[in-house]
Amino acid sequence: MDSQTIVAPMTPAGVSAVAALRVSGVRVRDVVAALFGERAAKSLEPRRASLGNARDPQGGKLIDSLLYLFFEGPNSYTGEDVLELYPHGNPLIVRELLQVIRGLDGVRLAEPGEFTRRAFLNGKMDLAQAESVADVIHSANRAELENAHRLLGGALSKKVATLAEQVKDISARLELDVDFAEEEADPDYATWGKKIEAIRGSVAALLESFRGGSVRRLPLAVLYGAPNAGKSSLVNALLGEDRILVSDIPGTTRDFVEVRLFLPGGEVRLVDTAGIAARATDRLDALSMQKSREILEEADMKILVLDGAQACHPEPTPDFIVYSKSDLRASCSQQQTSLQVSSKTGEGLDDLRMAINGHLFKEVGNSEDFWITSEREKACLEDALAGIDRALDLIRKNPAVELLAFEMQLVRRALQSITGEISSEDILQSIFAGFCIGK
Ligand SMILES: Nc1nc2c(ncn2[C@@H]2O[C@H](COP(=O)(O)OP(=O)(O)OP(=O)(O)O)[C@@H](O)[C@H]2O)c(=O)[nH]1
Ligand SMILES: [Mg+2]
Repeated sequence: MDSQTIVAPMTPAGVSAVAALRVSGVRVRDVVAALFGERAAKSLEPRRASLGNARDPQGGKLIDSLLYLFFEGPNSYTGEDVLELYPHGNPLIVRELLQVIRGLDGVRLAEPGEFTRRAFLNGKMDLAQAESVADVIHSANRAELENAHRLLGGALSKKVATLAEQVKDISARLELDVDFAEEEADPDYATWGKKIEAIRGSVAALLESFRGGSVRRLPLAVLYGAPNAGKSSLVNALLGEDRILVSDIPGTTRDFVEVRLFLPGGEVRLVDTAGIAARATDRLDALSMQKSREILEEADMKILVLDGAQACHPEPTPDFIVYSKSDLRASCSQQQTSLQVSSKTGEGLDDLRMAINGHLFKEVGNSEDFWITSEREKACLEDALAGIDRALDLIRKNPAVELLAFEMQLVRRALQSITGEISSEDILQSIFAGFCIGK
């Protein structure tokens, strides 16, 4: 175990009301003494916030007046003594605090994910839970966040532990048969085959649930249509601000413009494109239209904006149609995949928001459901599945019990490595290197 005490900011660099730093390790009390004085260190009470003047131990200059909080190991995030500091959110203050703290004996800057790594090494959480901490931080929508919380709560860990236990039972029985091979009649391969098949089903279902790359990627909705259809006006209306230039001159928007929209299901990228006309008027026009078509290829939702007066329906096929400028005409019938909207009066805007939300965000499943997001966990499950298939193959061929027992042991190890009961320095390195500093 690393005996060094570590320190890092928990909040991003930049100006904010409050910033936060975290210190973990055996020197936490010394850090308090250095910043706030011996008396403060002596009267330190776990889980009790104190207000103090943090001073540079060399020269006594005031760094900031701030709140700090102490957690006594093992009752802390990392399992070690932990100090959290909440100075004013000025990068200058954060830098000075960091400089003083890391300058103390036995203290160094934390590596990315090192607090969570220590939490894992000290048994505060298993590896599957530790990985889900990154998901909780980076979830891009409500569904991903709920899934991440289920993983952090141990949903996968519990499932995997149950499966590993079942494999262990089979292994134990097999080994018993190995020992008593001479006395026993033929082992009951058919029963084992059924049990192993059932485990195979569960492992395959977990593998099937894998959704990689969804974390962090915001879904993309693209507005397109003929010039002057009212696309840019619609983006402004959805945002509630005059963000994009609008005019009655066709071809006002040249480049596509991306904005962020917050919907109940999460954040989305909304893109306004240059109008697509039947024919380009010049080279610049052709280039603009080309750009519109390119971004449309990436879209998760293609929203065609049609001004009733215009007949032109540009390619590609839309997922949804918006009839714009509804204030200018009598309402007509609407279908499930279309809406009448006015950027001027606001008619239909809320319905459009909900339509985008419904298209881009899946309903959150019931509380038992979860999916796995880690490539590493997926690889472990693939190893387990391969072992199970070899075992089933052996059973079909009426095998030596020893071989079967050996395969089941491999399966168990593959399952155990998901929660980190079996892990290596390399594995930990690759997991935590992807974390934020301070987490
Ligand atoms: N009455 C009314 N006019 C609208 C509405 N939406 C847009 N307009 C007008 O339609 C014209 C074109 O609007 P834009 O939003 O620039 O249209 P666009 O589709 O972005 O056009 P391009 O960028 O040229 O492709 C402007 O004069 C807007 O004021 C609306 O809901 N009602
Ligand atoms: Mg425009």
